[in-house]
Amino acid sequence: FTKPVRPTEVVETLSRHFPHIEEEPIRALLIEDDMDLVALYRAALSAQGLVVEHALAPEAVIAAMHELHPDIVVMDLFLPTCMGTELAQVIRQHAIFASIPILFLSTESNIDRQIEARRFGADDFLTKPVTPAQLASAIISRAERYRQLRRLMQRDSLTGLLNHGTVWARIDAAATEAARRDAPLSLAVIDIDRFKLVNDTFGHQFGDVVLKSLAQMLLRRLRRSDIVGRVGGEEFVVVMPNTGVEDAQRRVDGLRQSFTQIQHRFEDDDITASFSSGVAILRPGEAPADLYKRADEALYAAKHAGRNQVKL
Ligand code: GH3
Ligand code: MG
Ligand code: MG
Ligand code: MG
Ligand code: MG
Repeated sequence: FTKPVRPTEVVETLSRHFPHIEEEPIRALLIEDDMDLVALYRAALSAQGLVVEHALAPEAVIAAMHELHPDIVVMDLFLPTCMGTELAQVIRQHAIFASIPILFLSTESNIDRQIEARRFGADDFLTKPVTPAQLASAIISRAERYRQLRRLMQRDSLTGLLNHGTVWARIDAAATEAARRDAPLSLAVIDIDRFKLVNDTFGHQFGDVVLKSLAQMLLRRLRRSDIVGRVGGEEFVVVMPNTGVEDAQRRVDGLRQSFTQIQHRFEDDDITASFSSGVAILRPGEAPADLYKRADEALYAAKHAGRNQVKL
């Protein structure tokens, strides 16, 4: 690090190097129309080290969900344009937010509404007035439990990268978001070269070491907004929002070079490995599966052309 270092920079870097430990601050999205309460809660929660964003209009809420990736949503039951429960249903229609905890704030007089709202997937209620301390402890316990579950469900246990199902849900969400914002979205498929030979020569355990060091390198080198997962045995996918296809190819080629420079220790020898990659950019109206297919075809061309290269 070059000082001065922002605390968030340290946390982000640590969590990249140690993806099994999630030390990032809890992120909460607050949906509330009483701006005095918003200011009160925001100040109190920030003081506890939480990251708090506020949104109110349904479109702004969905955009904030994609940008913040909150660990919990705290929502007023009565909003100016709709019921909080209606908005909760909209949020849950997105696969990646399907199980996020939603904590409702409502007044004592809404008890009947609370009962009704539970049927619509509301997780929890706090009855107003809610003190900032009550709110903070309710948020922290629920968000931490959600994070633990999410990690178990979403990560591949060998590498700590996102697993197949999660990557696909994220790609779908990223593609929708890219189309909405008319922003470029590039996808790379990465496949280790002659990995069967690596396993056959040095053993499966050594193969696992190679997989883990590739995963660590990807986590270290990619951006926070990138999506990186292990989609098959020795196949990885990297999705780069706001990245044009040439830019994406350059970045993946940088990763490729770094990977070839890693010395994997086997007994008294240092072994190197390489990967090939295919990159493609999302076309207007294209389904993510077709984007993936085109990147996979480019990967095939990279293999065919001699491996250890990145093709468009
Ligand atoms: P190519 O350059 O064409 O990709 O050749 P390859 O040998 O990498 O391709 P192939 O698909 O034939 O072999 C992939 C190998 O990856 C086969 C399998 O033994 C190995 N593999 C898959 N998952 C794992 C894993 O979790 N750990 C280890 N060590 N090996 C794995
Ligand atoms: Mg209200
Ligand atoms: Mg293969
Ligand atoms: Mg391979
Ligand atoms: Mg393969």
